[in-house]
Amino acid sequence: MTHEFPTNETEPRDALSADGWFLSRQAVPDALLIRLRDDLQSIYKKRRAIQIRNGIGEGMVGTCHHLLGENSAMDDLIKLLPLHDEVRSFFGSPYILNSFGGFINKKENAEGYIGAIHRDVRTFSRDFRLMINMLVMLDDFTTENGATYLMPGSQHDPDKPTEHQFRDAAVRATGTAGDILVFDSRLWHAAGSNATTQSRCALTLTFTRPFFKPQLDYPQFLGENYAMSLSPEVRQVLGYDAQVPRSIDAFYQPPARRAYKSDQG
Ligand SMILES: O=C(O)CCC(=O)C(=O)O
Repeated sequence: MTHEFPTNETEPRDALSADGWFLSRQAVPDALLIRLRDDLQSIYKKRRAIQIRNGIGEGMVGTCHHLLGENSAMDDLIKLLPLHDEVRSFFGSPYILNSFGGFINKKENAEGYIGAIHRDVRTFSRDFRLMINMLVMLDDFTTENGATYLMPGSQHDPDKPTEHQFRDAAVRATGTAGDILVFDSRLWHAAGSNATTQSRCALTLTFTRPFFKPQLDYPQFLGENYAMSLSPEVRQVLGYDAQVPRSIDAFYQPPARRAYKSDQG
């Protein structure tokens, strides 16, 4: 049985505690949405070539990772800090980017790992929140084209549900291009399979507390020149204030120049 996606009218904070997600409607400006869609396709080609070259292409069709730093709409999206207040309130403290990926869900890519029941944070931290997901819908999400399955309240369950338990309880995250689905990363979820001839694209971002290691060392990867164009808030969200010092000299610095700033928790 599949349940309709309930329109979530509760406060994001309460919805994240109860069901484990909230949907923010039309959170991405239209002009940016069009560019994000195009740029996902071109960055995907580059990332896919590396997956294949390194022999890990199988099961990853349609997925791509670490989309920043290509001078594209992805960089413009992160600079907007979508739903910054809501994410900050989820942690009750500063947070940083853990990953910025994308998924092109097509009929022919049904076998990927994203379609399996999973949660995105491997350590189950009970009531202590470590990570939050942000799924940016670049196309409308429908039950036919693979709207994400979410199991309500399952962020509180330490164990993976059976296929039967999951499919019985799950709702489908239907929505419109430009909506952003935010969910607790402990929530058990799965991409749906796409039965249509059109692709269903999404950006998949995760954020954590600053002391949690990101999937890629973004400050190192993007570099100091990149940071010069950023506001202090975006710089902080990209992890520039939560770096591990790389030398004794870098360790012994006045507060303003420390690699790991004292306000990062
Ligand atoms: O694309 C989807 O529907 C789900 C994405 C997902 O599973 C994830 O970001 O972990």
